[in-house]
Amino acid sequence: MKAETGISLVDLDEDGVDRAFRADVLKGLRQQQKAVPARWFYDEEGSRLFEQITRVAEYYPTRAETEILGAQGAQFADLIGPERAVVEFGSGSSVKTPLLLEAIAPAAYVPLDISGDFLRQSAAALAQKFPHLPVYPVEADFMRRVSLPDEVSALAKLGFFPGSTIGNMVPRTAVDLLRSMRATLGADEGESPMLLIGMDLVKDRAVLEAAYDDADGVTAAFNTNLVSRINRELGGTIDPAALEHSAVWNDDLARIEMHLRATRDFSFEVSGEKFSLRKGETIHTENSHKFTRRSAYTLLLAGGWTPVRRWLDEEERFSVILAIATEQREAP
Ligand code: AVJ
Repeated sequence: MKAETGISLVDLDEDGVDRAFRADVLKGLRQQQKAVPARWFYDEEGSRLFEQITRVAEYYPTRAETEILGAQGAQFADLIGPERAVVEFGSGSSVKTPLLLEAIAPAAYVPLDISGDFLRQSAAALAQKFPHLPVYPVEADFMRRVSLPDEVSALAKLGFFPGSTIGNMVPRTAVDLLRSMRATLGADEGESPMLLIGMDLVKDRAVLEAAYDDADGVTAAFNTNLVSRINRELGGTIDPAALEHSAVWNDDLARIEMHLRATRDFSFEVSGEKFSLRKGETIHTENSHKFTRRSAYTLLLAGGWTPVRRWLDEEERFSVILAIATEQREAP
């Protein structure tokens, strides 16, 4: 495994405050509908709470996707073939990634993540499990085109994007990401890249709302942890007790929305700037889009990927889709 020594992508000011975090929070709180991007959930405590979410009874996506990855290995091997470089968008999960790598016998593994710490941890764990597989972690923001290590330039690529993380993005951002992935994986050079992507399915409202509002309150704690992070890192004075967790299915936009709702009128400061919420007003903290077969395919096609095959878990709650970079052509 090659140790990456590049400087951190996190840009801190003279007080050690993450500039991008502060800018996103202040901009989001100044809006009529207050909102904070979901990517800021994942500090150390947030990552730990998300791990815990994946184990609560109501949160089915992780179990359903893991079931698919475990069951369909032979078909993955068939359709993808060996000797590709697997490029994972995100640090990789200790359970899902090995299932894929075992199934297809790749020539290299390249995890991409903006957090060098998560990246090095998970890359090291993986290198232990697969001692003969070259691992080349890259610290990068994969929302943009990323240059891959020279060591994998001659290999065909398979992008891997599990978890239905694509569902956190509104469609235009999701399309931008799919197009960036195409560029990162070298869609216009050599053998066409493929993409294996997890996309959660539209289903009964009650099942979806329970998955994002579990009885043990783990998801509520995950949502509220954002407030603790703002208070700690940005000198916030938000009273966490004045906000309650809410998870609601938006049927027009086919997404679960998570909000923090004010239980009374109150004012607070963040980085010295004053804000207020009236009772019932919310801070919108996350979208989790759900897909049908057609909506998933339309999104992939809009991003330059042609669906090849789709798999579901036994209970048909979650989909994993294999796609191939669409060839550029002029006529229909
Ligand atoms: C990690 C983005 C896939 O949207 O289901 C879980 C995050 N939020 N419970 C999701 C999440 C609340 C999760 N993703």
